Amino acid sequence: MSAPTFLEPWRLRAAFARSLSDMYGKEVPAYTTLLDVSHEVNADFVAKHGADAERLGSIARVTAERHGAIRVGTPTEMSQVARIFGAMGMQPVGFYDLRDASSSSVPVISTAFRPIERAELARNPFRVFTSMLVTADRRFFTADLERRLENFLGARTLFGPELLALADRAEAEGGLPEDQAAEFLRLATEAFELSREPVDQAWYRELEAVSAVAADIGGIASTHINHLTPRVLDIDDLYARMEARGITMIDAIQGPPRWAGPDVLLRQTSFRALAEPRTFRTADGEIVSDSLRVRFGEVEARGIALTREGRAAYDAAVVQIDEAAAAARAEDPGFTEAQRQETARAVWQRTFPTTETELAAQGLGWFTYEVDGDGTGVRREPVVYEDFLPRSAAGIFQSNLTSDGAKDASQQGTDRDADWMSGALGRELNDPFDLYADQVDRSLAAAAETLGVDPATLTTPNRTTGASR
Ligand code: OOG
Ligand code: NI
Repeated sequence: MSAPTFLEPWRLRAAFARSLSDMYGKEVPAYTTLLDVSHEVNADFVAKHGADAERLGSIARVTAERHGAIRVGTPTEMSQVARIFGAMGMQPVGFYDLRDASSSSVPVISTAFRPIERAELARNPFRVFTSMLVTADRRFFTADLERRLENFLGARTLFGPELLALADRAEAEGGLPEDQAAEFLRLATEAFELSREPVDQAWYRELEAVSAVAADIGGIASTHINHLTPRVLDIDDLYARMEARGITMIDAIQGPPRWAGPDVLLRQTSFRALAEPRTFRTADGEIVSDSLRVRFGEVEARGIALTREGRAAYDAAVVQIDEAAAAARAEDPGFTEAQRQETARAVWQRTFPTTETELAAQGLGWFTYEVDGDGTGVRREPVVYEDFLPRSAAGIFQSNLTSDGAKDASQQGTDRDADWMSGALGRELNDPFDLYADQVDRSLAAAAETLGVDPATLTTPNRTTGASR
């Protein structure tokens, strides 16, 4: 088959995900190990579980699936990122405020760029968690530091005019001809490479004392892909295999505990940030070699998307687990991560039902309804969670920081919300719950039309098959 001569957004997205993965594998060799182990885990899982293994996405989708993370400094940079991902059919979804979600100094707010249509997700679900600094937040930055930070950020160019022009053209025209697509992909990949320029040592260290994340974003004149995350079907298996290969993982798997019931939302873990050689320019102009720990390898397992009610139950469970773990730790300082997981499982058992049928019946999880093979009834299918968790994101940031930084809790935080983010992006910010609800409604409408019934009759549990799940 010859290569297509015009690349639609999804082809640009798939090609960009591959190109970024190739680049990151060259820059961070441990990422290649992570990919190898992920492939082993997924192959073994499919061999063991057959068709059931593909319940939350085809193995082709899961194998190609990645999310990246990037960090920028200003609303202008954020709006440029939106244009570049817009060209790839990726829209901003959700608002995450990590400033309060972390006890360390993480002065950022975030969104995720991802495809929003079901068919687009199936073609390639590439998503990028994108964070931006809140330089006006006095808990982190004094007025003087804010001013100098803004000057530094205002003087740099992360994305050149040629890249942005190609992005705008792709978005306006629904893709790019082959040669322009190749140039767009080259420039976009290059924009996320680690810079080899010497780092201004005094400036970087000054920011680092406030927040390692602020130094990573505002201490250097370029940005970089911070991690690129493959998806696995069994994250506990992956964790054990990575440790067996001698790669040190962070202490915990973030998110829901492992348990016998349906997997929901997102579970994530990572290997620790690696020391990468970098050059610094000292105050007297000397160039010295040192290293920075900024990039790491994350991996994730995805479960069923939760409704607002399900999510509220999840958030309440997280608080209960924290409180129970804190109480246990106060009594026994040797309380281990394994014991914390036990505590989490106990809370989980009180919170969530053990079957998909009950998850659907209690209105906690999202499910679509497809007309069955014989055309007489509907089959209930789980909707996979396509987004992120603020608490896990903060945990991933935090576990990879070299220092906690400094946060002045006596100062008032700066208000930032979804509307503010939408203004910074210069586009609509999608609400993840609305997107899931839409997907479910459309499946019901389509099935109801085929069967000639009222959509409301289709969600009653006893009309669905696969009831034993
Ligand atoms: C982003 C951390 C959040 C996730 O998967 O939750 C994230 C970052 O480190 O920049 O990627
Ligand atoms: Ni991540």
